[in-house]
Amino acid sequence: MSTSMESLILQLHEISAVKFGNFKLKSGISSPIYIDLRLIVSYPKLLRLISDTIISSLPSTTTYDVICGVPYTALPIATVISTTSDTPMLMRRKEIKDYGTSKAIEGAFQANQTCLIVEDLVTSGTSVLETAAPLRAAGLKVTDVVVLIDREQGGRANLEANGITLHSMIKLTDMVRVLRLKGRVSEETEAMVLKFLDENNKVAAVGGTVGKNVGRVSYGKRAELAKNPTGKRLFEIMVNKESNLCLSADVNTASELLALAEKIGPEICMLKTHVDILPDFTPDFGSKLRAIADKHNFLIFEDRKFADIGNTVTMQYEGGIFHILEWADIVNCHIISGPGIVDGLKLKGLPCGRGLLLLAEMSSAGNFAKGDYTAAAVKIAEDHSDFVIGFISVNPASWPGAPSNPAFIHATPGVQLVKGGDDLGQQYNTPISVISERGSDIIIVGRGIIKAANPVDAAREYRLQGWNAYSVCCK
Ligand code: 5BU
Repeated sequence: MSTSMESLILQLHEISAVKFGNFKLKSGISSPIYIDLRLIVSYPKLLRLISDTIISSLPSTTTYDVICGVPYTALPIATVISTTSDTPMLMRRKEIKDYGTSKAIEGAFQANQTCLIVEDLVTSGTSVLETAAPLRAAGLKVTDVVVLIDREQGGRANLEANGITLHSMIKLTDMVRVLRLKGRVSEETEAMVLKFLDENNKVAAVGGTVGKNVGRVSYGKRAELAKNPTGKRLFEIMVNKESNLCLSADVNTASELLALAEKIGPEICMLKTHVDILPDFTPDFGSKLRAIADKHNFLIFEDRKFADIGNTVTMQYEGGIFHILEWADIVNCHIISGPGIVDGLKLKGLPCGRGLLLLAEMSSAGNFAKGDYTAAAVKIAEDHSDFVIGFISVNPASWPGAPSNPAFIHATPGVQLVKGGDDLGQQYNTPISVISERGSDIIIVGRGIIKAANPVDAAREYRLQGWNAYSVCCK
């Protein structure tokens, strides 16, 4: 290691950006080392040194047009790099409050430009991936990230799996070795840190949820456990298409919906409709959508949210103008009216091989689907596992007894590449957090795709994010 790098490590230790002791990390595990690089803003010379060195550690073959720091700690580093090297910078918003008007990426850029991500510290790589996603969805190429410190806990592999090469200036093991050689820490401390890294280097899943969600039962195995034919098919399609993405096709007309289904069909395992919002609905809508679904191999989910007594829902399911039973593989219902609603829907749906999702949770702020209500949904599902294929869930990892029966599938709405919400109560989480941290199986995405500049590219990005998050959990 060069003497300038050694001096940088010593300076970081001097300002207490690196501490030794017993620290509880965000993921819940105890670590003998803690690194807090937020402090560097108080030491301008050091900030400058870091920013200069970090860029010179990149191979000369790495080229880029713009840079983007991962919020928040890396923002000052990216700013200094930008001003000293005269490279334009972009900023990624961490939260979007009003999706209609604010952008996920701030700054001027052109699609197809290459963006280098700058980060202070990489553990599992989650924050980098959550920054790469909206950049990619905006049309930028993201192939490299440069980082001050690599904690060596799985980040490199997780990023590689997502097509991003990690360039680190300092590896945590080297840092500790230098501090020991210079008499700043004891041999015991060094040994403790090395042991900790060795024990934790393979279990850091994307999402930072160490241990808890790795080793999940694969979709393929769960296809064998599902009792309902539609539930089984859904798992099989997911495996075949490497997609756990459901498009919520909330567009203004039936013809727009059919055009969208044709375009996005290859990326999705399921397409969700609200048939009662289509002013140009005609009786052949169902057969037209079915033909597209068969061509691109996805299931149709009518998000009808039945809520009445058993007898009424049999009529609503089969009759009216929409004849939902004829064309929708899957429908969903509230359980507010008790298990009779499931009996009613099952009476019509099961002979046709259809499946049902129970609303166990909802994504909107202040909703009442939680606690005993969610538990009641699980009980009803178990009692009707021939027809119920799973749940609309928001955070199934938090349910008592989680992970739940692997025969049931969890589908989660309220998903965008950036956390936030709309001004009518919708709340968004990212694909990685929904699949890895919250233990769900399917991401349901509406406006994140429909309102994107290029919906096909956005859908692909959501599919890759959702699928990679799943793949890592299955290891
Ligand atoms: P969005 O554009 O990604 O916010 O669309 C979400 C879709 O999922 C929309 O069709 C809602 O009706 C649907 N949804 C939801 O957002 N939250 C819920 O709890 C349930 C359905 Br159930």
